Amino acid sequence: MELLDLHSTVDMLRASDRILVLGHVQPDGDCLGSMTALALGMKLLGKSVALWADEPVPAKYRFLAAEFATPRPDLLKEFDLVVAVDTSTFARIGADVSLAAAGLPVLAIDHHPVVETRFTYLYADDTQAAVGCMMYDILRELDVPLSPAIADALYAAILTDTGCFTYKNTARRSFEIVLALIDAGVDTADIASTVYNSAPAAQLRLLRAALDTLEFVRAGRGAYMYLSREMQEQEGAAEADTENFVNHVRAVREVEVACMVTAMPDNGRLRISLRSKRPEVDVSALAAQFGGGGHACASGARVDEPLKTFLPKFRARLETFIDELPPL
Ligand SMILES: [Mn+2]
Repeated sequence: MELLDLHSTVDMLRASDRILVLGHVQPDGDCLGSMTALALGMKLLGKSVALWADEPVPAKYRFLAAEFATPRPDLLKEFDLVVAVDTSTFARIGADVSLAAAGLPVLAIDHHPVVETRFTYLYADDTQAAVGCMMYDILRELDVPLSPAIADALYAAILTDTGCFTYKNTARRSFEIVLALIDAGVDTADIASTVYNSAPAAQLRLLRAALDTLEFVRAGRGAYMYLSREMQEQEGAAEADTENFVNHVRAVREVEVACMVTAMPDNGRLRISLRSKRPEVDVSALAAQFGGGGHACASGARVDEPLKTFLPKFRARLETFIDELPPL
């Protein structure tokens, strides 16, 4: 794997004519917004671009001005570069295609701590609040004009990955970029409302069901809740976005480690979402115990195990993790 910087990344994009853009499983606002901005930018440069996502785009992100197609491995030979956005973990690439077998170079653009070396090229910067910020720099460097659609996509990326500018990753630079995006025509209230005020009613019923399972451990320093497949079926909440439920747990004053275990409606695999309030409580270390990873304050893992047998094990690991935390 070759490590790239901004300039070598830009050179590579400039030299490629047929680009396939991929994201990660359970794509979030940063992933989809960054994919969209890159694709629109490359199109403005006259390149042919495809966006593949192997799961439906959540309703709240459907305002993004890009078309996400279902992966077609038989079409891989039509591309000369694959760009994977918002993950440095090969297994999290959001399209189930045999990229390595196709012999295509894969360039990852990411702001997570690097955990593996299976990509052909990696442009990583874990000081960046969002890949959206990196994409902004890339597009500027390529002299791509900030069209309103590109600006909207970048704003959605930065808004969501900074938790509406409340997370520790929010920096002076985040606001500088946002100012440029507003100058390019972003309606911040409109995008915030689309992303945060457009949930289906079933999502709130599902949150109620999840909150019913809330358990505190170690004097409330840790807390977790879960969602089973049955609960999701009962509420008819197929369209519900449960990604941010864990933030309700983190919002409790005493809680230092907030957790949510969700059985995926389609295959029953467990998604573990972990959050903390300060980088000293590095939940990526807890995620690593389950084969996952991420940022110090926001991490996750996937586990192939029944919810019933997993929960007691998870609780024990969480308790030990809290017992071993450095004092405040
Ligand atoms: Mn991100």
